[in-house]
Amino acid sequence: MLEYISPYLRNPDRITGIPTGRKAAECWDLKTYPHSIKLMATLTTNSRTDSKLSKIEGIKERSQFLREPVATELKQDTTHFSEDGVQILKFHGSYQQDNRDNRVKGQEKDYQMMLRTRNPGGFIPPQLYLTLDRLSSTYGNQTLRVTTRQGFQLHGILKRNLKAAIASIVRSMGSTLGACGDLNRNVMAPPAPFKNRPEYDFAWTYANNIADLLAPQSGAYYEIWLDGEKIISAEEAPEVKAAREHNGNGTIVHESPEPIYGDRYMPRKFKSCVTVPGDNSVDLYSQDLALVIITDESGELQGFNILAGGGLARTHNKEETFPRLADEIGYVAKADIYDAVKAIVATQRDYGDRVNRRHARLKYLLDDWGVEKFRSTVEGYFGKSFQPFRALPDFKYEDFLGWHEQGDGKLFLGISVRNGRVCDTEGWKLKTALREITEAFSLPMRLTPHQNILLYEIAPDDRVEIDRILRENGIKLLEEIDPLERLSMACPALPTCGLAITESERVIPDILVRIRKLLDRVGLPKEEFVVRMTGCPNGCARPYMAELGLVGRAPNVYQLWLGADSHQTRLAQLYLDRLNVDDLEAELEPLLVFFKKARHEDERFGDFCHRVGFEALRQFTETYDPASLKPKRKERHRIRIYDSVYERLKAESQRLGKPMLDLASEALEKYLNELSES
Ligand code: SRM
Ligand code: SF4
Repeated sequence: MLEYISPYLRNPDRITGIPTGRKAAECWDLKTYPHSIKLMATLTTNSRTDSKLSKIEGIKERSQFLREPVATELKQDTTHFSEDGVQILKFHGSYQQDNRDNRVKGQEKDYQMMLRTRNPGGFIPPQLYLTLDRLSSTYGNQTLRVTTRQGFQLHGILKRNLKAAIASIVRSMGSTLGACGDLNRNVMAPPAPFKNRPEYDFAWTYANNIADLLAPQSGAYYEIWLDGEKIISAEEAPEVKAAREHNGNGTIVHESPEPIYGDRYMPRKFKSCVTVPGDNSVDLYSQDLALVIITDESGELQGFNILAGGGLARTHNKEETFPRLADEIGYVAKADIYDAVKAIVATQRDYGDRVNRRHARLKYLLDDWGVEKFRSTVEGYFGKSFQPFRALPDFKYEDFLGWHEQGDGKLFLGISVRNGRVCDTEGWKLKTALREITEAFSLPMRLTPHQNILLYEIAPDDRVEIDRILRENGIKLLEEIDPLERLSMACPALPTCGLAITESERVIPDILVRIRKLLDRVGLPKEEFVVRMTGCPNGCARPYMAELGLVGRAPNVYQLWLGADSHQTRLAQLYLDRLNVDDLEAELEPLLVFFKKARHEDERFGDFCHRVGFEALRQFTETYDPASLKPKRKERHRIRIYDSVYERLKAESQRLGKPMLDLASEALEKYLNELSES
């Protein structure tokens, strides 16, 4: 019996390529539609009933393509949205949250909305930045936060101000559409604005185009937030429009307002990036879909290497959930890239688990099927075979902070933002500084995937004044920032994140200071490594790709993950399940002492842990004597003297300000010398 089939297969005439009006039975003609038959067979064996679909599938399906109940509830004079409203609101780029510091038993929660921007490649034009800065002051909690996927978040917006805030963002060439929800999220790309390296420009272009290709099409966004006024920040490329409409082999949902997604959108969030060979500023192995630009010797775009199936989130005590690195799928020529992307999206759309949301990400499809089956299923939708993956240089992580030439005579400046939080605090007024710089020089910015900001298109003559503004507002020069801080990331966690088990952003500054002191104590004062921290196992600050990852386990208790590399090409492993934050030094000290003793020249902490293995780390820790680090006390000799002599010695020591040890030694030496001379 056919128990569960994807919504697209239940109505086969909705699959493009099968002419409407034909009966389903005819449509399953093997010769004409072999791919559909293959899909049908696989899904039949999956045997899932509609009634088992996750609740959110129904909410999406009933939403009239992202309209309800948000449109109705927005007009109501309430402080918050219903449960269904909250789910659909996400697709519009907003999460309903409450300030968890203000929870009082028996009282209504302190509801507030978080807004997230969708800006491929982290691009923020100056007018949008100034709008976000203003909105965070008028409606938000006075801060802006650069996210780990190159977006900005505003926290603390009341429901009644949400419409005005979103409308302002859209009118300033920004968008929040699709920043959250079960669809393609903000597309990442390397933030470095190199003008003399064409591959970087291609990465930006294709990040934009993939974002446009996979953007929701229903029109609900403009109806709800702009009363139907359609403001388009930039015309989408004609080839993107054509590609969206192009039939493919089942990639399109026929006659749907959402030709790529259909009415249930994706089974889960879908994350993608476009990067250039060697540049891993985007953490490419952690993405559902990663495209790597391939150019020829003259810098002409030839095609793309494609990786798929990365993802990090886990759930504690559920071994079936795990972080996973993306696999190499193959290479496609540039003319085929949109069809290839659509084919991967369609595969996840139709085969992704819509019953168990914990198993719904693309990484589980790859893990369950293996690369071969995944590739051949995608090829069915693609209508072509992938070419072999092209050889690539090693991927490296670079943060691009500090001053650089951008390759056309102008400069760019990378500013380190502590946990991405743009705010004004005592002695550190980054929010003021960025506003002053943007107002004075109208500079575009690129947000980095590591919660930092690059300002670019800077005329060399403006450098002195920009430095002055930063200095005046207490922003440290790059060399003054501890590399531990520069490389670290923490997610927001408490008080805004509803899923946080424990603190992250608010405690990481102290944690880093403690690690630095420990490094000094064990004799590694110059050492640096990548520390990432999250308040729960969802992994928003990608702790499973860090040399030292701290993952919220219980209040004040973290898992310790070790062994990833500094370029984020290898996963960390769980070393310790419960580390009480008070025991941080006690747990890390033996590891760092072992590292100091047994490292290879220039070996990094992450590589060391990986090379020696956790068994060796544990063995060393078990036999480690913390006293070995304490300075050895000098040997002391004891002699007994008469009480009367002791009292005189003590009095003389005090009078002369000389230690008794010195005085007694000098006196005895003199006496003994006289004896030996006599
Ligand atoms: Fe995340 C949910 C913050 C990047 C995995 N994430 C959340 C929510 C919205 C909590 C919620 O659902 O109620 C957090 C809002 C906190 C707050 O107060 O603002 C939140 N995630 C963030 C950000 C802001 C962290 C940051 O420090 O910047 C990042 C926003 C990126 C963006 O602009 O889109 C952010 N989240 C990530 C990443 C990293 C990445 O994408 O590179 C991951 C791990 C990678 C991955 O997806 O596998 C991540 N966030 C999650 C998950 C687990 C997803 C899963 O597959 O199970 C959740 C929970 C969920 O979706 O159910 C989540
Ligand atoms: Fe919240 Fe967990 Fe993400 Fe941190 S990792 S922001 S605690 S969901």
